[in-house]
Amino acid sequence: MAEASSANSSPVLTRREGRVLVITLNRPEKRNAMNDPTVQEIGRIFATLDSDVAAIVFTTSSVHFSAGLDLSELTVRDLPESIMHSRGWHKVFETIQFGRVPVVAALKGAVIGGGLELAAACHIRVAEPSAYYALPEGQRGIFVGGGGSVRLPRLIGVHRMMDMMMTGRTFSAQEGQQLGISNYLVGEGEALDKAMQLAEKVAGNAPMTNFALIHALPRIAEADPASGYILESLMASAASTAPEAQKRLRDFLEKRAGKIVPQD
Ligand code: 1HE
Repeated sequence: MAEASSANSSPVLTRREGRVLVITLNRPEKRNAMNDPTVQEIGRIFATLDSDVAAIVFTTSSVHFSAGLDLSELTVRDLPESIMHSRGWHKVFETIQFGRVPVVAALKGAVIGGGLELAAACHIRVAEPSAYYALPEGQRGIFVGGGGSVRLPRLIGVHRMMDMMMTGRTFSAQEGQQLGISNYLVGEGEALDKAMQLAEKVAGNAPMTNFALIHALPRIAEADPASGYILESLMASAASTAPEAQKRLRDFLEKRAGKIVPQD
């Protein structure tokens, strides 16, 4: 499928919509294959977030989310450089997963290899029916290097990741939704709007709640139960005694807060 060249030559574009920072992968002519400048720019953006940014949305200027690692870069690295390259991706994706603000990914088209690793580092994933998931590393004779072997088994299980890499199996958007890759499956052309709505919502959470969800919950889930319970008690107490929580609790008790009802 023909795609126009990126109007702006930067591989990653940013724009603000209120408290939400929108990050657009912008190498449509290479299907958003992620080269060094792309990954470095994502790292720079996360390291220099304005303090009033309260949520982030990843989207694409292509019909694809990302074709993964820019394979042309793999042919020029020796062993030490290759290890450091992978560690560089780890560092940047860590800043996404364990940063200050929630990150929502709006997915469509190819979500492949490193693109799926990037999506897995985000906190919430919204997919359109065109989205499909693949790990062609197996066919290319390589291995995931952007944290995929850590994050993806937690999302879909070792056995499914193994199947994808061994046999080249792909999952459709529908399958990805059933397996838990995406949290939301929306209509064609609707992922960005839905991601923006969700980002707005999470931006309105108490900062301590978002901190607990981003930093404590994944650690508690992987801790031994005894450590998990104590961590949970500490986190719960830090959250509930914070002024923002106290205000929200008073709002409910004094009938100023909405009730919890089923959503559409
Ligand atoms: C690329 C890449 C890339 C496209 N690296 N250049 N990822 C893959 O193995 C996926 C490889 N890509 C594809 O399977 C297809 O490109 C797509 C299904 C994503 C899109 O197909 P299509 O028909 O829309 O585009 P195209 O014609 O295949 O590609 C357009 C251009 O992008 C073309 O370059 P051109 O100079 O001939 O125009 C492609 O070569 C180029 N291109 N994908 C480099 N990935 C941290 S470790 C992570 C390891 C991985 O991610 S491995 C998975 C790699």
